[in-house]
Amino acid sequence: DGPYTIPSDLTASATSSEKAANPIITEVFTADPAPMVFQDRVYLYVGQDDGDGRGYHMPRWRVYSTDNMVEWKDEGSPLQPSDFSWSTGGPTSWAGHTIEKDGKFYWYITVDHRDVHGKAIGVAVADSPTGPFKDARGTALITNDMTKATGISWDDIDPAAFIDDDGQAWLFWGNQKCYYAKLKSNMTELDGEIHVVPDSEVGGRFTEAPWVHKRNGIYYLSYATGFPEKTAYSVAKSITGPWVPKGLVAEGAQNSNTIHQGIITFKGKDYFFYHSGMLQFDQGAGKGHNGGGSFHRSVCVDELHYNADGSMQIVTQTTE
Ligand code: FUB
Repeated sequence: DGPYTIPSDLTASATSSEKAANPIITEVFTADPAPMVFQDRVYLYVGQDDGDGRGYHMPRWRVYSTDNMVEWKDEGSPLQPSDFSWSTGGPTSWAGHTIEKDGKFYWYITVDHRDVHGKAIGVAVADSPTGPFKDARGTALITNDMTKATGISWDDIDPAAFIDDDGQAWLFWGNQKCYYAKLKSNMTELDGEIHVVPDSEVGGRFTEAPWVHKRNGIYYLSYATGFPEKTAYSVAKSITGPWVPKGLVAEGAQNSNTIHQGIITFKGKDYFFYHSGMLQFDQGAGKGHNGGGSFHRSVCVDELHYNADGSMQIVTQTTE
């Protein structure tokens, strides 16, 4: 592990746009980027796509970091499904999101539950953004029997945490329905009821991957819409809505049915992380299917631009 250098032919263009060429990770297939800014660094939490390329088989989560958006340091794999004793431990490290509170780092993740049919959300905790992480509860935070707005067993996925200016933490998640709930100040328990964002407030077609951020007093809820997915967003004056759909912020990602975005501001610029299927990568003999695609994804980042009225422009997905 350690910083790796972007080849010199790519460094020139990367420096001019103040970010690395896409995809930004090229040694392994990575998906579901969740960037977090902490003390002048960006920490990037991802799942690793692996296996035979015929499903979302993801054996572990990985962390990368940077202080310049060009050189990404591989921080290793400090968390995997088997770290949650109540999960199947299988290759199900679906999307997660890490957030800092009072010097501790809470990594909300998705796995398959061992006893309750379906996907479940857990939370790991660490004293450093790169771990070591350990299961913060010893039990799932959210299981499929707690949410009944859909008839599917995979609606408890894609957790996204948000701490408001008043210190109140919230968790958003979901597939087909966008769920949300308050978190207690310990960040490891829900506080009160689970709510559902009305379909009409998420453009009528919420697929998955909610992400909440706040800018100039406006709350933004971005999410994957349709399938193959694009990224849409809604805005509100309150974290509890009502949310007003504003259309797309990203068209579909190249060569991937999913796109899964994460949005941050870092050193005065706004960035849109997502994954595409455009990395061609040879996993080696006997390691299964090679080449990029919907089950062999790769994390990308591009600049995000806002209009004067606070609306977000459609992101230009670059390959340089
Ligand atoms: O990576 C597995 C699943 O695919 C994620 O949970 C979804 O957001 C989609 O990217």
